[in-house]
Amino acid sequence: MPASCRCADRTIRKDMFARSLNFPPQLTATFGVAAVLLLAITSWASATGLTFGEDLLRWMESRYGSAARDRVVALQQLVEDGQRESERTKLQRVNAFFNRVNYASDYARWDQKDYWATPFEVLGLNSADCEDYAIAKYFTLVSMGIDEERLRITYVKSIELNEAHMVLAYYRSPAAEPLILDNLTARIAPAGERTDLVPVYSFNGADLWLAINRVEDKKVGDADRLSRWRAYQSRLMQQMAAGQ
Ligand SMILES: [Ca+2]
Repeated sequence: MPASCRCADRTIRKDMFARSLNFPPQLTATFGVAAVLLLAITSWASATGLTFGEDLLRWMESRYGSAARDRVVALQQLVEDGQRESERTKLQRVNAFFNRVNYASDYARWDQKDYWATPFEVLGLNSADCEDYAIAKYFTLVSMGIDEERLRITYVKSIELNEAHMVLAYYRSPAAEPLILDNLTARIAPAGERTDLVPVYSFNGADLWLAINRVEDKKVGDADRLSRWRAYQSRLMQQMAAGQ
């Protein structure tokens, strides 16, 4: 019996695993967005060799225990080894790595309806729910060199569980059928085979930063989602700073 996963429910759209946030392509290459996203990615894995420093490892051990340190070291090894692997192998290894983390609902772990745990919190507590798995896989795969444009963190409705759920979708090309990385199954299946999932909407880091910029211009935005992403980034930065 797979662990259930209650995520924030959303209005279902018709764009089945499509890219629901379609910003003008030229905006994705702006320096500001690229710089901020690079900061987000490199805030938890350094740009030089994708290694975690000893200070960060000590902080993880002092905060969460020696097993947490071992999990971070294992992730570091996974990222380093993955530089030489195919993208399909990267997907398989990262999916398997994070699916070993124990499932716990946000109510049980955080006493909150919806809490986006950072990869440090996931590995520190060895605990996650659906969006925590999906976001940790997203960050790890980008760190391993996969173009973020190929990755979409995707809210879905699980028909079997009759619950909102979150997965990570990988698009080999913009028009390709995505592969679905899901904490409920070890198998990475094409979206067409996941008839148990109904897509709701998807996003990646660039989308959210662009959306934040637009909100600041008072144009558009999903305030709830953006506030969660901002809070997530803030905690990630604080945790990274704590390890220095
Ligand atoms: Ca969570």
